[in-house]
Amino acid sequence: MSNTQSEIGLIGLAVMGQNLALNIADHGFRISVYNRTTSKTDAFVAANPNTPGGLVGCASLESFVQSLKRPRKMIILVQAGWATDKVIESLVPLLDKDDIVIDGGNARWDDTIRREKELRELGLRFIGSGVSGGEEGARFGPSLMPGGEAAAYEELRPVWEAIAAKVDPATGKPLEGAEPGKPVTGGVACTAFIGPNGAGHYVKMIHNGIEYGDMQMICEAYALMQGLLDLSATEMGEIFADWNKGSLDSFLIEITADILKQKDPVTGQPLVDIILDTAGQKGTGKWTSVNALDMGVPAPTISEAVFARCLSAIKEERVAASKVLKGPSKSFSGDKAAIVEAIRDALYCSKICSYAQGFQLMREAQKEYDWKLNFGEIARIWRGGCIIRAAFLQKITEAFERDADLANLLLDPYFKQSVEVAQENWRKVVGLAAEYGIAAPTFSSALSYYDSYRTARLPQNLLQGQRDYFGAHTYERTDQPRGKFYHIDWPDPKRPQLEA
Ligand code: 2AM
Repeated sequence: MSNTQSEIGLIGLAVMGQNLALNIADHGFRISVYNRTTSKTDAFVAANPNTPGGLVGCASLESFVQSLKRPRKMIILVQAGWATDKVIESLVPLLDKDDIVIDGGNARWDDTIRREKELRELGLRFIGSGVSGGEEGARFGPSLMPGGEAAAYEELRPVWEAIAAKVDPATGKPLEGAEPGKPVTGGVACTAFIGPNGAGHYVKMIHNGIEYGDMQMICEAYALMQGLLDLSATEMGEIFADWNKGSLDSFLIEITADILKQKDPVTGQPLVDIILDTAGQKGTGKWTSVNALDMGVPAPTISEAVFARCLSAIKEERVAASKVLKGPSKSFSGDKAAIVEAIRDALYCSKICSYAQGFQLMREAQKEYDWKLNFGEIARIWRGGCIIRAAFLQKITEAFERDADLANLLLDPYFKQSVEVAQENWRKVVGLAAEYGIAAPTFSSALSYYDSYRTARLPQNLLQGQRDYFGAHTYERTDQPRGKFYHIDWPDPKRPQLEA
């Protein structure tokens, strides 16, 4: 009996679930699959009869659980939130001690903390694993961010390391070219144990927050090239393709080049000119920003990226406002090539600040939740498989290898130097954006972050004065030790002052 049992199981056969199951089977693992709607299970198994590991379709949760080797390992890939809880609830009575439930959905990290605790109290084990890379990643190699009990992850590790994206250990570049039934071989897997309970899903959320920032910054570079320099989509496509050969080398820059060069099959115009300018979102960028506010960690650039999507979504209001509100109407006449170069520098510097903010969030969260995160490793597992994969991440890994306790990415010698040489251009671009009335919220917010972070004395002395004036909130003094609080009776201008 046991030799016919499956290594692992998967519940939820939407696209991500199907692709992850096929990826697992391609690596020679026999996998049982279950879906609430059985016809989907049957169709999926029938459509994929010859995978190296083999797919076992199960019509009931009972037969699914019985088909798994012990300790049983089962991945849930249903909608995050309520549906995940429902599936766990139906699974629990069917499981035995030490069985391992793995949530591969986009769960909130605090839900994962709760679920891990609830299952642990029942003698079961729970892994919350971030899975990044979309449908393509799930099929041919995602970046995987597992969190939970370390010993439970050891059981899952062979599967997770097999199916994760692989990078060349020498260059850090993703190894590509996987095909159905023929995964890539060799390379370093883009997965590592992140930490206890919700750590994996937390890191996945930060990944998504950073992704929001990266995407918005690219859009601002595009808006500036279009608005200031009047470049065509095709010309910009060439520029992004060129940028992809240097320090900005990344998946998002690469696809941006392709998108800008794409023609609309209907009109023959650049497709990007036809696509409506209202962005959707699923919530992980918002969670990152809310969490930043909750913990009091400055992550303004990531939050600006979320707000930029919100502003884009109020299209009708903007169209109406565009007829009423005036801005500058001059046109730029200068050295276009120099400005393209300056925009590239602004993008790179802003990106450094946005990543610095993401890592600051993880640093604070590890204190809050008593995790010990390995930041160099986190950057390493983001080098392949996921949406933010980039050559740049290698530099972050190196920065944390130089100093595991680095206070801020900006202080690492490589990043410090990068910003030093590029900041004149960055300031020029933010200045031009203001002068010509082109919104560049993440470029300018990142620059303010940089300038605030490097300022020893900010104007919040005045703010403390205001707080003490109207609310007796007290202030500390520069000439006294920290932690001693003072208050004065501020003169009230509305009351007549007595002559001394
Ligand atoms: P379905 O095919 O039966 O709708 C993504 O929606 C996946 O999650 C689908 O496989 C879907 O199953 C599954 N799903 C959604 N809600 C669920 C629930 N409450 N219980 C089990 N599976 C669910």
